[in-house]
Amino acid sequence: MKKVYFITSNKGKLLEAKTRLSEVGIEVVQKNLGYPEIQADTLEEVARYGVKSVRERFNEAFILEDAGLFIKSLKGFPGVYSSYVFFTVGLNGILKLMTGLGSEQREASFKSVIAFSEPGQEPILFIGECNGIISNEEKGNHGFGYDPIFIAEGVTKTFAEMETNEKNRFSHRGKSLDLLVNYFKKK
Ligand code: ITT
Repeated sequence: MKKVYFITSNKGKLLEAKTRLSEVGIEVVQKNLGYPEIQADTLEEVARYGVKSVRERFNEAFILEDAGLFIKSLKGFPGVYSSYVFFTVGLNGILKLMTGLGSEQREASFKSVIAFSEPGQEPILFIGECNGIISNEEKGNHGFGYDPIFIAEGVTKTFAEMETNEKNRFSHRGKSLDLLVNYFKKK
């Protein structure tokens, strides 16, 4: 594998995938084709449906990803609605919902489901998760989305305070990308 398309509109995701895959000599090319994100209970269902839709229109090897933030004390909210919640109530809305909660009630996890598809083969999913906590305030200006309020287990700074390759060492997407890289290496 020399080149893989990434069907995404999200520049932050793209940079993280480019950074990781360039380490093994694979070029990631953005293709902003768009696909329906169905209302479903899981990221896996959203990713599988997206793959089906893209395959009907695009005949090359590609990845797409559905990701989300799951906050334990909010019963997994925003989860599959992460993108919508980010653009509506935003980071401030999440912090407000969690006012007064102590650190054990601020547990959260990020999850990434990457789907890889190539013509003539069944699509494959690669899943990465990262546990952490929601911080008390926004910090940092790297990354995207909820990065300024998420602190991964084992570190003290937010994802937004990390450079891309450092975030990749801890993040959900870093893990799903590692699995994808291992798959490509074995191929
Ligand atoms: P696509 O075009 O790839 O679908 P998107 O931004 O709509 O881009 P998702 O549907 O997967 O992506 O939405 C996931 C949302 O969850 C995303 O918009 C962020 O708000 C949040 N998110 C996912 N991964 C994140 C990360 O690594 N850091 C911060 N926020 C993240």
